[in-house]
Amino acid sequence: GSPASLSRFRGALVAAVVGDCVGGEFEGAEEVPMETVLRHLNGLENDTKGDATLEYSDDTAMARCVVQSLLTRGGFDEQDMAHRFAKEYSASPGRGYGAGVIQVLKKLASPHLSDVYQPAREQYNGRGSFGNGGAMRAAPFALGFPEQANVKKFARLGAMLTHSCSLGYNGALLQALAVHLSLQGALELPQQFISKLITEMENVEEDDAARSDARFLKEADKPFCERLYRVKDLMGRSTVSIEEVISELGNGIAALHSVPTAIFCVLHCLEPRECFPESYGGLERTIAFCLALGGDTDTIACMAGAIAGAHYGIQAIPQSWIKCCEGAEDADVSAGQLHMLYQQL
Ligand code: 8NA
Ligand code: MG
Ligand code: MG
Repeated sequence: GSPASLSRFRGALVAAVVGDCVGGEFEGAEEVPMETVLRHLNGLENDTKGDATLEYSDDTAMARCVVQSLLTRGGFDEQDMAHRFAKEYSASPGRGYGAGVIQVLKKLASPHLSDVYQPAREQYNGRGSFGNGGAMRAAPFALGFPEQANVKKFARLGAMLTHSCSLGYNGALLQALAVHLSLQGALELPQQFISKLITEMENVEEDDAARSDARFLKEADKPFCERLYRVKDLMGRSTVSIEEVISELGNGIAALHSVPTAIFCVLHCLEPRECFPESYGGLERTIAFCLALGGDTDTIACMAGAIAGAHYGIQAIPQSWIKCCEGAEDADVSAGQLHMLYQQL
């Protein structure tokens, strides 16, 4: 499709929900045999009920708040977004939220709160969360703002409502940037795509807070750049095992151990691979590969889904998968509304 087409917008939001819903099955599992993954996905195709039986988790619950806030306010409004996160959590607390973020969401519900960024800053002795909870809901920022500078700015601020550690909010910025570039068609040239992400993150991680957080956590000087260089190395190899992806990039709940992983999954699955059925297109390969990693599968598949969906468009997502996932139809409607907002800005 053409850059920023409606099909790409729908693909991004719907595949994110599908990744979350179908990925939930393997969340927290150790490395899953591809056979088991393919059986699970096959089961969706043969499911004739098709009545949204796979529930979405915190990833989609919070992304829906981001979408509704951007649409209602016609842009970023931190008070409104924080309020929606808190309300959503209190209405459905059982969606699988991270253990720490729950405290933030409870504090955000207070009507006396003057600074909505304060509860996030109080996490982990004032160091803030580095979890992937900011990144898992970052895709809508790429659909809400045409300008790259705004995508970066607002994805970061949106994440800071719960994640004040730079490794948390920079993961969100990177995820939103990957979706933004993919919407423009940048995955047609995978080498340039990864180089652009590295160049952008080199600047982002130049910052003092990023340097001090990385030092405190005993990470490389520019942790996301370092991981993206690993992605670039792995991309150049003809075969990459699941074990290598896990050991080089990670499959965990930290943004650093999941956002570069999601980006790699998309890049690795651009071409057909032996381990997948021949009938699979790129979107199906991407989701299947994410699930086979085990670990934080719902979130990695959700993030990779958004990037891949923005590349392949809505037609690439099997109807049978969409029908099984709670919230997928809503995401499709929201994508259309965001597309209109994007064109007005
Ligand atoms: P979060 O902010 O609570 O962070 C998640 C976890 O990361 C925390 O519970 C801590 O264990 C750890 N953590 C984060 N920052 C620090 C820090 N500065 N120092 C020490 N430990 C820290 O929640 P979130 O919104 O970032 O959520 C992250 C993931 O957890 C999401 O993928 C979500 O789906 C959820 N989750 C994951 C699993 C799983 O098995 N992978 C299970 C349930 C929930
Ligand atoms: Mg989740
Ligand atoms: Mg998760």
